[in-house]
Amino acid sequence: MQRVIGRWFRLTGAAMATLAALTFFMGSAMNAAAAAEQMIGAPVPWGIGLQEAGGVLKERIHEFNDLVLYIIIAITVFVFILLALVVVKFNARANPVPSKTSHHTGLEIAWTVIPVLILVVIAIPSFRLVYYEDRAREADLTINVQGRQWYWHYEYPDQGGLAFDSRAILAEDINPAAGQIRNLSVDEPLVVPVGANIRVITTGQDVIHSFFVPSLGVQKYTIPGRALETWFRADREGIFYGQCNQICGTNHSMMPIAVRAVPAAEFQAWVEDAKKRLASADAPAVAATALAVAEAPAGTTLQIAEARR
Ligand SMILES: [Cu+2]
Repeated sequence: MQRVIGRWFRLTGAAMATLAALTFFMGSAMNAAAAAEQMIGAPVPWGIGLQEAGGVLKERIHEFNDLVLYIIIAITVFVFILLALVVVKFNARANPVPSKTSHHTGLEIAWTVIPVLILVVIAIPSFRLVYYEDRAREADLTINVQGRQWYWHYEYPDQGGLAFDSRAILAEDINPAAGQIRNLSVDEPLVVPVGANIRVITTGQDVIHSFFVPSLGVQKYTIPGRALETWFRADREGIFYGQCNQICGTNHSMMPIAVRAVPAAEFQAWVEDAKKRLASADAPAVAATALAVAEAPAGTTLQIAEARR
């Protein structure tokens, strides 16, 4: 039932979004239809509710969101009924001589115990979800994600240390005909095989950033001098957009994230191509920085990063 209601809400949101898109954005709606089999994980005009799920983490988030939504609706209806009763049955005209009762032991126990039980019902799946998102149990692939002012640096240690930077495409260079989206498209997306469990290790080079891709249900701070772990899995082919969502300075809005999920064979081909194309002059510098950080006393990460520039 709760799933049905949650789905109904999402479908209503999707229907409204589609209607709005058809009405106001005929051109872009037609582009989206052309690439219908590829999922686009991005915000939609007039969208309400959570973004569509591109992977298992987001599906779990939807389920939890639906549960909480169902509870919220029940509580809201209950409180509304109580208020309506008070207004109708106990107003000065209908009830001129009010009761002086001020304590009711049974009622007081009930309004303490029932909310506690509701919180337990929310807490159990909530903690389960937090631990599920925490780390990949069986990772197929590890990717190092580093937040930098103001772009992303990605490394594939399992693919021979392939490393490259990913930068926003400026608004004036955006090509909507090629499916590019202002403030979300990047020059080099993070490419992953569809269906693979991706272990993500995050670090920050300068300040705290945050790796956030809503449609894949992944979000993790990138903190200088600290390595954090999370994971995600794209269960559908497509491109999933996100943004740094930790205010990190002047160009915070200019560090979008694009994750492209492709079949395994296509991923291998991309790795081979990227190794040649992106043979990065930056990679040795990163290794040198890592060495310097390892040898430096704690708390000096920022100065080392500064010195490198
Ligand atoms: Cu940032």
